[in-house]
Amino acid sequence: MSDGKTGQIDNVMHESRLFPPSPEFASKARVKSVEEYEKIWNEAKADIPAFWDKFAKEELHWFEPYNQVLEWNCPDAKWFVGGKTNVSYNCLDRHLGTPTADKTAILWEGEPGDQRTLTYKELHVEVCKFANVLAGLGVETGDRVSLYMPMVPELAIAMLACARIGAIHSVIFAGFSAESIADRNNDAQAKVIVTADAGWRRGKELHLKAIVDEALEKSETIEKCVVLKRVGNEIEMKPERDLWWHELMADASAEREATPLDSETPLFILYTSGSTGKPKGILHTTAGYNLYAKKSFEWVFDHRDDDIYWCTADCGWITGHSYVVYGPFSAGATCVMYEGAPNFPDEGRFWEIIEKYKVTIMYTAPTAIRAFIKWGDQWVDKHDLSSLRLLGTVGEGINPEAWMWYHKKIGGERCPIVDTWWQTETGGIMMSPLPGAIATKPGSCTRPLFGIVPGIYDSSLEEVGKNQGGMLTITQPWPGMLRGVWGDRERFEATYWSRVPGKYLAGDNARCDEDGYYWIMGRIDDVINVAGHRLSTIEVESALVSHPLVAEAAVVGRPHDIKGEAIAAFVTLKDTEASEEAREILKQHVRKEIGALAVPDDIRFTSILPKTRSGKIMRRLLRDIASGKEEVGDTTTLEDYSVLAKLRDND
Ligand code: 6R9
Repeated sequence: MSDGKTGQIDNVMHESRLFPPSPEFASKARVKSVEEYEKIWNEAKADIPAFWDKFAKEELHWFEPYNQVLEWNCPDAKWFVGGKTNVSYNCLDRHLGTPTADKTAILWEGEPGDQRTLTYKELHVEVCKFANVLAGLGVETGDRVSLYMPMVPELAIAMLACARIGAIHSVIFAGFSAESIADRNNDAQAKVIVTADAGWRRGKELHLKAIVDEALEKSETIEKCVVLKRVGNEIEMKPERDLWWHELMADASAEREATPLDSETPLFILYTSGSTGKPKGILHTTAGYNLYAKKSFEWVFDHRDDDIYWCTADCGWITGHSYVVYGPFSAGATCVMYEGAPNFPDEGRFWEIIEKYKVTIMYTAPTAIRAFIKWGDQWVDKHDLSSLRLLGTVGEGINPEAWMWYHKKIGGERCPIVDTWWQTETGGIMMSPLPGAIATKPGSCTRPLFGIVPGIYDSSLEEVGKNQGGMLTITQPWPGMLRGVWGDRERFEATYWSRVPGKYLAGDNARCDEDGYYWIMGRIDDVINVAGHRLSTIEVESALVSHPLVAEAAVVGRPHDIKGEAIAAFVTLKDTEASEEAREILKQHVRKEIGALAVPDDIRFTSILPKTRSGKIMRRLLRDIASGKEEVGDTTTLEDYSVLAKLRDND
């Protein structure tokens, strides 16, 4: 165990502490030393297809073998060309007839405290049944199914059932509004939506079915709505269209062979924010995604058969897809799944869950860690966390202070921390310490996984030197990479493949230090990261200006102690006076347009927005005002801004 080298830190630019894995951890790990990591990484880089070929052959089931590992016509990748497999088969059927069949797959706990466990065998039965239900509703390979559900086992069951018949799921996080659901249903042209009567969130009922009812008024392509009874609240069931999950399942056969699907069959679409107002449907396909989710899960979490693994993410995000469902189930892991809030009934809930289920691996977000710090150590101290052996974070960079707290307070200074950098688009973790091999530095996602070759470029497309910031790219294809933006070829090419031609542009700035460690330095675009959720400032602006009171709006991120970034909106009103009431109306409006997660923390009214000569909003200036670096009043005038703007030449 190491208590780290000494060194003061204020921010990640000056972080110099190094935490090597303990010899005990390393000796049992899959990858045991940095030398071993480097050897494998170099081998993989030398021949990327050959590297993935051996894992694909051994670790996925092939109904028909592939005849080519990779066909790469940038930006189009085809992995395992000509092969036929099925992700649901790899997650379930592959374990039947092995000791994993009777192993617990899901240890679920509802927010009110109800519990359920499902073994792999039992999960297989449920998935087969729901696959038959979907097929019975006319869902065929290639059809889109929207899932708008709480974190209950049925969400994972529905995802795997879609995969079993080759239907493409589109999970919509259960915090999004009716408008957002309708947009996604329409963009994907979804045929069926699966929801629940309600879900539990901080002791309150979240009325999902009512929200879906509203969304379906504007979703022309949806034919059927399957409703899970979770809470038991009163809901309306529209005859013909709405069907109860339990009634359909009662009649469904438990026999359903997994459909052999071409390797590149679409598996899911997941909508995420980019730099324009319209979220994009990121497309992932079958074999490559499956293999990448499995291998990255095993390497990063150093998964062992006796682990109890808990990823706290919701399946509405990519982390829930790759590291609640597809990665862990392919690997035969036992996964804790929790429905509700971390502070219900009190702030000790997560630690109670860890103690109760003897969780060995915990994977959560920096924003949650910062909230735990704020709530106080007393909630942690009540519980025995000695079962933990590995900790992970995802969603945004972790500030060294939060890293140290996680390391000391939760990890008891014995658990390595894997800070995992990746994106919806990458399908799986791209950079992270391998916990038995790579010494960690607080705030750095350290080094790339096997087969991942990053490159950092400046605006003139030169590769930058050590410790120089620039645009982060991935220079070689990898199996988990996105295959497109649903219905928008142009956006796929323009967003990811044009700025640095031939390389995948991540949208983050980064630097690589003298030890080959990567440090993520924030986005290059107008995407902000609020409590680990990706939002486009323009998306929030569009929502604001769609309200009749608003003439113009500009949205920026400002630092926030817990959420990382908070949303600050500058609004010019048409002819209404600025007031508390107007502020409330606009907040409600954004809630309705996008969802609670996009509601601005601050709304400032201004008579005019500061703009450059060419008419661009001076966002950098607004960011400084929002963060308190520049002081202006609540109702700001053109004169105030022009004085500030004159002091700047860099906006
Ligand atoms: C998995 C996920 C992706 C964006 C990404 C980056 C930020 C995620 C990070 C991180 C620093 C980490 N991000 N993990 N930044 N360190 N360990 O979060 O996907 O929702 O698509 O967000 O999140 O800015 O580009 P997604």
